[in-house]
Amino acid sequence: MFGWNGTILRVNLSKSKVAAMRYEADLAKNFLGGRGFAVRILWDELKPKIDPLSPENKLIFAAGPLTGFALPSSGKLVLAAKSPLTGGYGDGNVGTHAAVQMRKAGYDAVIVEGKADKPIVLLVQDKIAEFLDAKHLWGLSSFETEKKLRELYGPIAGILCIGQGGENLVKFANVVCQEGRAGGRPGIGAVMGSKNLKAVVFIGSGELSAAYPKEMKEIGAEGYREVLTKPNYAFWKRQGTMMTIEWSQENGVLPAYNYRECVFEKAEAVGGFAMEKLKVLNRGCPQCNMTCGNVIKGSDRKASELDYENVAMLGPNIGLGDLRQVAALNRAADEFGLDTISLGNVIGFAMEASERGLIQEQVSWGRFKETKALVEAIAYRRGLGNMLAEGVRSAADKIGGASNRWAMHVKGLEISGYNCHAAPAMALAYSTSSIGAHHKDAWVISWEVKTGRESYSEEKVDKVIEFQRIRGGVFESLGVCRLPWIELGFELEWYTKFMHAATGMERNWNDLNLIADRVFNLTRVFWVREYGKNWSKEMDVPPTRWFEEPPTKGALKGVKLDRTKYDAILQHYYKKRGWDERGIPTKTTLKKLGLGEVAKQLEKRVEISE
Ligand code: PTT
Ligand code: SF4
Repeated sequence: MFGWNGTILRVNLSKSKVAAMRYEADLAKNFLGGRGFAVRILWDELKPKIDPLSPENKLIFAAGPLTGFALPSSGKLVLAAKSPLTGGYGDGNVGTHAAVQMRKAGYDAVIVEGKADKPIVLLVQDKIAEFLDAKHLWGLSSFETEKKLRELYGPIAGILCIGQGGENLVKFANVVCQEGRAGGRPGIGAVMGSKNLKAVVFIGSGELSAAYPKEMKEIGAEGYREVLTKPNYAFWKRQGTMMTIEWSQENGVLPAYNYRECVFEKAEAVGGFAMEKLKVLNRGCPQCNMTCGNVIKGSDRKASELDYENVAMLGPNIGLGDLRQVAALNRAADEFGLDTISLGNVIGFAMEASERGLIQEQVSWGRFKETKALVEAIAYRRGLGNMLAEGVRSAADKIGGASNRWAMHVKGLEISGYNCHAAPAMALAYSTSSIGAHHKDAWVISWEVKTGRESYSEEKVDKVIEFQRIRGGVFESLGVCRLPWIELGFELEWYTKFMHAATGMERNWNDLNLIADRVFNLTRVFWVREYGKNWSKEMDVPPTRWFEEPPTKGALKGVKLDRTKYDAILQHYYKKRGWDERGIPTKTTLKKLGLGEVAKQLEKRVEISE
């Protein structure tokens, strides 16, 4: 095989054993890598209904066939497991040296199973793996941990670690690297913590082997040059994803005050231009010439890397309009290893609950000091923090008072930074995403704003599916960043050329979309297998707030989603996907995708249609 190494490393922490396994070429052909590998492995190897924080869960690091080659933005890694936050399939994507080093060490994926009997660091250096004592690192922040490991292993080592959030099993703890890149929203950091795995270090000295090395070199270099010619390049370098704050405000999709409002009175103060004035550094993922990480100094004087989601959720959504203070909260989230989206979401929920008198604690909109203390309380699971550490779905169940109507999640994953009172396609995208409410699979909002927000047309359903294929299926499985395509218009044809040079395979976008559908359907049946008889179409419905409580300000004042029309597009969506009216893939659909065996297994847990 070219492009792929053909080897997966299996690490058993309970037995302190490792084994390098060659895998069948069919896995690569049918699932590509990244998310495709992760969901296939989790489906095959996890017993249904296991406790996600038990040794029975498995943690997967998976790269794709393009990861690590010298081509644009190819330093991405999928981190996956059964999610402790949602109980379903969970993954995240992070740009990291670990992606490149893991591939150069000879592995396309690593499966971590069992649980170490004390805190450890897993060191994988080419063919050798070691379990190192991490007693001195347990209790340290992600930044301190990485610093200590970097002193030992140098600047190029690929290091992934957890902070105190992951150690304390906060259900939305994520995995951090390179002082400001983080991934694994649905609690992948907590899964790492449950295994006593403080960090993983990858060091690889091998070369990736391409089917056509000369073509790879030429086309990779050409790709990098092409990125530089794109008209949006200069502005992208200036603002990166932060430009979206102004856009969201202008178009009434910014989450403000726990998604009650679609505009924020201090949006300008936390927007892309405000950020530019404070910027001290541009950082980015390995292999990338678009470096979009914007670093400013927070009110705590510490460096903090800002992205749209971080700022939208820790700023407007909690009523905070001071960018340096937002940056300080973001930095704290990175140090503790807490997902900023879920964090801003649970804090906004607590502020609203406090305002409504549903909790005793006083937490008020826009109060920096109180909020900073609450972030710490969440990381260490103290008081109110302990309840919020379980995620917003669980917190709403606990406090009652109809708060589940404004607990902003789908399937237990907190909604990311787009308010959908007037965006039915984006609401559908959130509701049918493979991990819960994340924009990763189908960010249709920008298209929807341009093409008309009121309609609930079939065209919108088609767009959601098209994006779920390209973004959630192909990019997540190839192991590259999707932003060159989305933000600069770097054409999709480049990726079929890269695939050819790397693997020798001729694949057009129809072929890739078929793989994407296979991957997407497998993530769906993973969820259905876990929820069994509790699964229903209500799992694919966004929060009641969007249907019943319109914003009170701005151009979208009074606008809300229509439940009857939403149900109709959801049924169109199911039909186009080849799923039944409950949102479960039919046997015919699964067979068409080469998942006949999967259908048979699923049938043991839930009735499925022909
Ligand atoms: C992603 C989610 C996002 S999506 C953001 S900002 W974004 C938040 N970033 C966090 C952070 O930072 N610190 C923290 N403690 N928690 C955070 N949670 C949030 O996590 C990220 C970029 C971005 S910035 C985006 S959109 C794109 N995402 C990609 C993706 O998913 N796949 C892919 N093939 N390419 C992508 N390119 C872009 O990567 P999750 P990163 Mg992230 C500080 O993790 O779980 O996927 O959730 O990885 O290296 O930081 O790059 O406006
Ligand atoms: Fe990373 Fe940004 Fe480059 Fe994507 S564009 S690889 S997120 S630095």
